[in-house]
Amino acid sequence: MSTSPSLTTTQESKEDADYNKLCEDHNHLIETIPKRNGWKEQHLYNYNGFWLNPHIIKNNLVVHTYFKSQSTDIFLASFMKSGTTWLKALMFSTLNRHLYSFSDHFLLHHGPHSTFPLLDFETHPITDFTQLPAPRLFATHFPRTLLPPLITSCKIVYLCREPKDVLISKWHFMCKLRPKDMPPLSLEEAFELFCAGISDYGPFWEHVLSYWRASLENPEKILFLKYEEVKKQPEVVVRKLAAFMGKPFTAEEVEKGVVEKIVELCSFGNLSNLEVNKNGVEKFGKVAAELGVDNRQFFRKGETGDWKIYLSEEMSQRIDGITHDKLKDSGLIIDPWY
Ligand code: PAP
Repeated sequence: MSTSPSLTTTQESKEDADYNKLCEDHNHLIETIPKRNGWKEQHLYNYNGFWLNPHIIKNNLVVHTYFKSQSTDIFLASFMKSGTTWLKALMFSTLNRHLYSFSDHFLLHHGPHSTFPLLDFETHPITDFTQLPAPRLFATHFPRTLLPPLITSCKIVYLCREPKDVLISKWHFMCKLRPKDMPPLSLEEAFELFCAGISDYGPFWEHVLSYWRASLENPEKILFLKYEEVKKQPEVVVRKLAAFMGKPFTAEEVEKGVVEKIVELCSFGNLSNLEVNKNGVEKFGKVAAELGVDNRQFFRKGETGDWKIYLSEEMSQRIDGITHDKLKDSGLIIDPWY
C-alpha cells in the first residue's frame, strides 16, 4: 500500500515544524543560560547543571526528541577521557567475538570509535539505527540526568577514572583540538576551570555520582567500572562485561584463552601501534569534515598516575579535597588502585 502524497506532505511539515521548534528552543536556551570560558570552544553553557558546548546541547535535544531506544540496547557511559576508547574496543570485541577471528579482526583495521556510535554527535535528521542487530551498543558522555528516561532503563556500563588523570588527559586532548585562533589553554587555567566543574560534561564529580547512585539502586542495570580496575585486572573486567551483556564466556572459550586474546587485542600497546590508529582519522557524526579527529589523539600514554608529572602538591591536594567533599557520603572511593 503506498502512502498518499498528501499524508506524506503533512508528516513532513509536522517534522519540519517540530525541528524548527527544537531550534527555537535551543536558540532561546543559549541566550539565557549561564556561560563560561570553554576549553576548545569559545564558551561552555550550563545546561541543567552540566557544562556543554552549544552543539552538544542541541544534539541532546535531538536525542531526546528523535532517538528511539530499545529495551535490549546497551550503553557505555563515561566522562570524557576516562577510557572510552578502550572500553569500546573491549565491549565490542567481547559481544561480537563470534563474528571475527583474532587474526583478521575489525579492530585491526578500524579505530575503536568506529565500533559503535557516540549518541552525543547525533544531529537532525537522526541516523536510522533500526537495522542494527540487538543488542545494539551506543556510547555517550551525557550524565545520567541528561539521558532520555527510556535510555535510563537500559543496561549501562559506566566507566570512571581518577579525576587528576582525567584532567591531565583532557587538557592534552583539548589543547590538540583547540582552534589555532584561540589563545593557548594553560594548565593553570584548565585546572581552575576543572576544579570549578567547568569542562565539557562537567562537573566531573556530579557526572560520576549521577551513575554511581543509580548503580547502587540497580546493580543489574548499571555496571560501574573504574579505569584503574581495568588496568589492574583486565581479564576479570572482560568476564564481568561478557556476563553483564548477557554473553558469559563458556568453559571452552575460557580454556581456549579467548578472554586473554580480547585483552591483548584491546591493549594500549597493540591498538596504539596499528596503522589505523597511528594515521587514521575518526569521523564523528554526519558533519564529517567538522568532526574529524586523528585516531592517535585517543592514545596518549594510557597510564595511571600520569598527573604526578604535571600537578604541584598544592594542586593535587586541592582536587583530592574536592573529591573527598563531593563523594564523602556516597560510598564511592575513586582511587584505591595504585
Ligand atoms: P574520549 O573521551 O575522547 O573518548 P577516552 O578514550 O575516554 O577519550 O580517554 C582517552 C584516554 O584513554 C587516554 O588517556 P591518557 O591521556 O592519560 O593517556 C588514552 O591514552 C587512554 N587509552 C586509550 N586506549 C587505551 C587502552 N587500550 N588502554 C589504556 N588506556 C587507553
